[in-house]
Amino acid sequence: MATKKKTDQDLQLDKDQLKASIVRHLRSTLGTSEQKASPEAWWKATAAAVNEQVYERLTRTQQTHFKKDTRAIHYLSAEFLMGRLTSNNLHNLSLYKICEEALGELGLELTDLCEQEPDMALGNGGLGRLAACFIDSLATLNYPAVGYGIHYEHGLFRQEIQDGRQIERPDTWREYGNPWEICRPESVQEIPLYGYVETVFGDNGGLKKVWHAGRKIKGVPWDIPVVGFGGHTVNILRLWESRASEFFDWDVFNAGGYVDSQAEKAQAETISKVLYPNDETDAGKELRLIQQYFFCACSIKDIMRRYKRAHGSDFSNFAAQIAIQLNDTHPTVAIPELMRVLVDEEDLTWEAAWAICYRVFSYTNHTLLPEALEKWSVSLFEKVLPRHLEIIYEINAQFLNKLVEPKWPGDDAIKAKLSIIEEGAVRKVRMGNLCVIGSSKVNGVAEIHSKLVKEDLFPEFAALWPEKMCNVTNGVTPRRWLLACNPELAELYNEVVGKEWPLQLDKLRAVTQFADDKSFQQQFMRIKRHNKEKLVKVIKAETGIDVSAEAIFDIQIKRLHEYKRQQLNLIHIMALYRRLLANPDYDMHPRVFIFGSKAAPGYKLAKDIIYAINKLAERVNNDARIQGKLKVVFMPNYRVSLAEKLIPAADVSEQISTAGYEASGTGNMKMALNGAITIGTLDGANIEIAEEAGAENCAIFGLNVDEVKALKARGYNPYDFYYANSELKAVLDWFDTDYFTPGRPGELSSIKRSLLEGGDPYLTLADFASYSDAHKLIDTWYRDPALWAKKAIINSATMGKFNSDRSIQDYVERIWNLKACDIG
Ligand code: F55
Repeated sequence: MATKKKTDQDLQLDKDQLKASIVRHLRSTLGTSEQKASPEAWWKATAAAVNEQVYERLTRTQQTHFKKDTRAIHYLSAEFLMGRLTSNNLHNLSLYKICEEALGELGLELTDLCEQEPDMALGNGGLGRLAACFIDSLATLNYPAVGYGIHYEHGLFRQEIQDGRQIERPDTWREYGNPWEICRPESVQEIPLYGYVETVFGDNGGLKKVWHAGRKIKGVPWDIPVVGFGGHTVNILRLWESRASEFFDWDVFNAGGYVDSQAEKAQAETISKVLYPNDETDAGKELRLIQQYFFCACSIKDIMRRYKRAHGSDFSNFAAQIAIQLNDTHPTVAIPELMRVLVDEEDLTWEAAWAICYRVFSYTNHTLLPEALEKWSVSLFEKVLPRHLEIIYEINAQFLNKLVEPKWPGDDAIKAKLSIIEEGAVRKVRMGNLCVIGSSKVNGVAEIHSKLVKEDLFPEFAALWPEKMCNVTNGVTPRRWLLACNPELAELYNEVVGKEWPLQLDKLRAVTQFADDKSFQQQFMRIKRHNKEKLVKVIKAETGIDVSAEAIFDIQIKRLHEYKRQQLNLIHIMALYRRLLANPDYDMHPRVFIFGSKAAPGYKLAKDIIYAINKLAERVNNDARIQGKLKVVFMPNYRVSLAEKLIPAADVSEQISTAGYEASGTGNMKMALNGAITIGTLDGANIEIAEEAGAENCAIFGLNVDEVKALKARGYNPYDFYYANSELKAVLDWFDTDYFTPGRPGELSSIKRSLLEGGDPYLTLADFASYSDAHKLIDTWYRDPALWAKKAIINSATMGKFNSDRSIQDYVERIWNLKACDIG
């Protein structure tokens, strides 16, 4: 007998049912009792109770998608920076309040239990967090979607600060198990590596390529259910873990090679062992290429298996059913892999396979930094993926002969530039070019960035395919980045504009009508104040530093990179400190500068900047002469769960990259949404934020993109600014003294050197004066509470555009052509 499908209504739990379920799981799943359970056990029991709901809805979603045979998006990303899932899943299932009450009756605080959860830090920064926001929005909007990535055993390193310096420690997010993941042994894949290619006669008499792998690796899928807001759709994030393939082990083992087989096993497991901690540059390491191929090949096999279950070997519907998004170039090898499967394994002709392939793929670019554009040496490619290199050569030959030559006859310079292969002392495969050639759409992540992708990065490709290049401005999920992290502001908005805003963030615009309203301003600022007071406690607990919630909380949280210019913030704080030392009555509202940032372990200057911030903090925070007007805090181990505490407490949002370098930024959106005022350059999404909020509600400073280009073209000389500005000169000269590192002069000199002898590639000195002026403006605004409240309210209320649901809707309309699927 067919069981009747359960509706959302049937599934909804009440408080007593949830409470009973938690207690039942505490006993029967966790094997403990109310009397002796640890907070961790209570957290896991709560997750298990929530999972009863999640799994029902997951099964229902999968059955519906299968029955309706829907077109789906497959989001391939080497990184998913998910953070914690408990509060998010409770909110999205409308169970948060109920759970709070249920646990309350058991004598527990839900917020305390949530603190038990380790962050799922399977990403470096913006790119990985964007992927996490996007899969939330896809599920929320009921789009059939699968996220594919790597099940890293160790995510981004845990940062400790010892004597001011960053120390990297392994992240152990699943040491004691993770209740949100499900292993799926039934969907294990096996993927080849190394070896050689043989040409043989195929069944039809034609030539055929056979790749004889040197090794095989097993890919074990772990599924993380992705619960959409409202709980209708539950999609999956499928992360691949590498294991030694049995096929391989046993041969060696039986030949008496127990030790060798263990070494092979360890090697195979190395592939998904650890996330590379570089957020902009790629080390060009063999293991990294293998990681990329490993997860792409497993994902393509998985996509194939599901397609063939519905359509057999008829590939005429493949491009209509399957869309694959490449999150930056990291999954590019999926393109030649799909070609290999279609041509070598499914026996399609090259032309038929290519016609499918480029229609399936689209590529998102996240950076213009030349050093960040991935290139792999041809010899490495040949060793690890010999068949793929052949396929890449063929794609390249066809592209150059059929498209480039007719458009630019005889122009070898253009051919050299557009070729997938870079000729030189070391021949290289350019993954960016392969992506553009193998995709139907290429998008940047903010208006200005997409314009630069088209005009500066890929101008010839844009001339060849003007329709291919497009923009999708980034967004963030308002469920995590307002509803869950700022419950008091969320409640205020519920009262004022109703409860639809988490789905339709544009609704917040109605709040602008209260921007001048004294009583609303007071409520708004009281919430900000309360969030700041909560952060004061966190700062004290994490760093021992006392700060006052009276002060302006000025926050810069992002990966450490010269182009993001934490050094600009640093030298400005030093300038303020000098002003205060010179004149203790220097007129400024007390300010707390808060940093959160990890440096790539091999990025020496970035680590020196962290050290300098910490040394400055020690000096400033303990200097009685400045009467507490200035405090500097470096929060160790910046991560998603810490961002959720910092962002609601921010008064000022530092978005100060050199114009033209930050593709978009997403922290800028989160902070403005929570009522912070941006001090920022006209870079990335800052431009669109200022458009939405009104330029008068942001402190915009510095050179714009054209001015940066013009200054660089003229020949930028940082010494011009050093000698022209005595304050700037004094601050830079301070780095050579032992003022911040008593007895150890010169410890901070590398920063000064990079800004002078190093040529200051990111124009820090050129923007210093303008940045300092913008800070003075911020100070004046803050001292007028009504003016500040008005600006803060307008910022928060006008961020509707930056809902990741809107980004996803743009992808759907401009790139993916998907239909929402009603789950019933
Ligand atoms: C990670 C690994 C490598 Cl090898 C290269 C880059 C990265 C990475 O994390 N990049 C990244 O985070 N880029 C950022 O993407 C965001 C989302 O689009 C943008 O907002 C941000 O501007 C950009 O820097």
